[in-house]
Amino acid sequence: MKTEVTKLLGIEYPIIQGGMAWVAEHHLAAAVSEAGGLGLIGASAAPSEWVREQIRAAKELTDKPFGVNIMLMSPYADDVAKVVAEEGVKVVTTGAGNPEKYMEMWKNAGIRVIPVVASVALAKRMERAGADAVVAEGCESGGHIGETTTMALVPQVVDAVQIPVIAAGGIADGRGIAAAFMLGAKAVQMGTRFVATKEAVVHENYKHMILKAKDIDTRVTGRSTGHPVRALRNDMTRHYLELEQQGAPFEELEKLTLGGLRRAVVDGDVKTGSVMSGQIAGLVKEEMTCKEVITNLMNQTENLLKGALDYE
Ligand code: TUI
Repeated sequence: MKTEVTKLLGIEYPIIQGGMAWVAEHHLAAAVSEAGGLGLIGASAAPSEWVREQIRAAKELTDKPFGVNIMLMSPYADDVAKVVAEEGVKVVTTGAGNPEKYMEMWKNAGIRVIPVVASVALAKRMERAGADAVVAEGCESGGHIGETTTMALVPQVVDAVQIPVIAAGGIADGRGIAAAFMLGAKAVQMGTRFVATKEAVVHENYKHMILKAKDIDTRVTGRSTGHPVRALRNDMTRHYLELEQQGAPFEELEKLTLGGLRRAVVDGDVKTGSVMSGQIAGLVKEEMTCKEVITNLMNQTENLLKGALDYE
């Protein structure tokens, strides 16, 4: 299935895997790229040497293009920004900030730059700064989110910029992908769907919690601190939201999430850890390989777009 984005990135299918902190390491990224999508290594808050090793390890597993997601709140963002240029990474996506200051270096290195945005204003600014495309990420997503839903955000971003728009947030099957195309997107980015895959090196407890989640099971913590984060509800979110309602100070709240994602992903502590997930977890019922996920998604999408308006 060819779109402006598959051509831009040299991939087979218009599916990008989210650059999820702790989850998106080289095994997952390589598996998604091997299956014809674009896999991403999530640099999260890791030191740049870890990112360099991950890039080299992914290259051992696939000859196809893959990318790196740079979380701009990371203390190591400046170093990681240089490493991706040095290592000849094909695609960079960014999150949780404005990547303008790195843009010239990346463009000079021949990198395709795709900032993740949660507003029309940042999308326009990124286009002016030379971005090749943007991911418009709605607040159905897991992790750090903006204010606006995918349904409302994507068409507004599509109208505001000339570069291709990739939709993210609340998409996990062919219906979501077909809907994103109807909103004007040229590809989708999916995170939660790829957490529950065989190749994702994620503790079984985390995968199990996503597979068992229902529609109403996510919560957003940190709205008062200016860092809203969506995760599956557990003891941590309950305690956090109680404290937040009592007006607890920023430092006390941060203590609750600090290291919480690592504890959930690596140690399987899904009670006091941060089980970041999108609202679409309720639709994800089965662990599959990345190849099975992508094949199913593309079959469903093609059938829907052919006018067979029945799902499957
Ligand atoms: O970045 C994400 N999702 C993330 S990052 C992350 S790591 C983390 N861990 C613990 C606490 C907090 C973060 C987990 N999930 N998605 C992309 C995204 N970017 N969503 C929203 C934004 C965003 C928000 C405001 C981008 C830019 C922005 O303003 C920038 C500006 O300067 O205007």
